[in-house]
Amino acid sequence: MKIAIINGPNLNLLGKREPGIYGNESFDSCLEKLKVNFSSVEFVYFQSNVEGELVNAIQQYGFSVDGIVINPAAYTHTSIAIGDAIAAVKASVVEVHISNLHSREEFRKHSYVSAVVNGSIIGLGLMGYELAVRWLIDQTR
Ligand code: CA2
Repeated sequence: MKIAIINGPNLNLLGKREPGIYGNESFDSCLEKLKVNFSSVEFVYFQSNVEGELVNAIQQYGFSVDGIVINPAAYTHTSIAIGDAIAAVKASVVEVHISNLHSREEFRKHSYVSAVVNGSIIGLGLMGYELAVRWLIDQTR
C-alpha cells in the first residue's frame, strides 16, 4: 500500500517555532515514527510553501497512491484550487490539522477542503497523521 503525505506552507517549521500551538516535534521525526509503526506502507512525503506545487502534487499522487493525508495549512482556508484538485483525484483523502481550528480565529473555521475529503482529523496534534494512516489502511482491508 502506498500513502502520500502532503503538507502545506510553514509546516517545515514544525518543532522550531510556536511550540505552544504546534508542539515540539519536527515533521521528520513524525514521519520516521510512521515508517516504523506502519512498516508495510510505502510513504511518499511532499511539503511546499507554494499553492500551485501542492495542486501539482495532489494531481500527481492522486492517481498513483492508495491514499493521501493532507494538511494544506493556511491554504485550507483560502484555496479553491486545492479543494478542486482533491475533488478530481481517485485516491482516498484525509485532511489533518494539528491544532483545533474551531478554538482559534474565525477565519480558520472554514475549510475549502473538508467537503471534498473522506474525513477530517482536527486538533489531535501530530497523532492526527497516525490516525489518518490507520483509517486509510483499514479502507483497503
Ligand atoms: O493546525 C494546523 O495543522 C494548521 O493547518 C496549521 C497552519 C494553520 O494556518 C492552519 O490554520 C491550521 C499553520 C502551519 C504553520 O506551522 C508552523 C509550525 C511551526 C511554526 C510556525 C508555523
